[in-house]
Amino acid sequence: MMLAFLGLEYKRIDIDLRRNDQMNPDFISLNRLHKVPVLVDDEFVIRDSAAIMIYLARKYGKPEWYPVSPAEMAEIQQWLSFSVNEVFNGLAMSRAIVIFNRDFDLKLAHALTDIALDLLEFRLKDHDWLALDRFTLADIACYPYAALVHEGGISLEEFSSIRSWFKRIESLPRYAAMPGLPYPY
Ligand SMILES: N[C@@H](CCC(=O)N[C@@H](CS)C(=O)NCC(=O)O)C(=O)O
Repeated sequence: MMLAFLGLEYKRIDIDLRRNDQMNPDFISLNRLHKVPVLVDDEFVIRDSAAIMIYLARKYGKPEWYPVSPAEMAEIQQWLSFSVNEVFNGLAMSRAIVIFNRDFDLKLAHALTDIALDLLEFRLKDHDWLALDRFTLADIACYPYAALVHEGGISLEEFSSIRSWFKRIESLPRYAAMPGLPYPY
């Protein structure tokens, strides 16, 4: 999604987690933690979606999506941390348990989902974007797992501000759909 937003040409190599492709030695040589995504840019190899997005934004023409002023960077960073804590362990895990049969505590995933949705709705009730009142990496980091949450059987019926935020993101130039996205209203 980030590569598409930047209008960059890239080659995508799918790693099928259901077949454990991430355990192949070729993939392990790129990321010993055997997790997607991994970016290879010439000789440079980097794992972790937040690190990849920061690299791409700052290298390929969107430094304002991750600015370096201390307060602005910190404001975005708090959402990147939220995306790997409450969003990943709540929204993403609630879905992974259902569709990938992941062995994870569903009660804990649902409790974290409630916390994540509450914060997103609270912020988006009177702001268009998660950080800085403009589109930044904070939005790209949180959007996909939030907009896929219905696949884990969670309804966003009550969360109209979150659903409006999805629409704003999905209307941006070069927005790229992924399997399950855009959000089915
Ligand atoms: N915070 C990391 C999470 C990476 C992650 O956990 N990826 C999962 C899929 S969403 C994965 O590849 N799991 C395979 C495995 O752990 O073997 C990121 O955003 O890059």
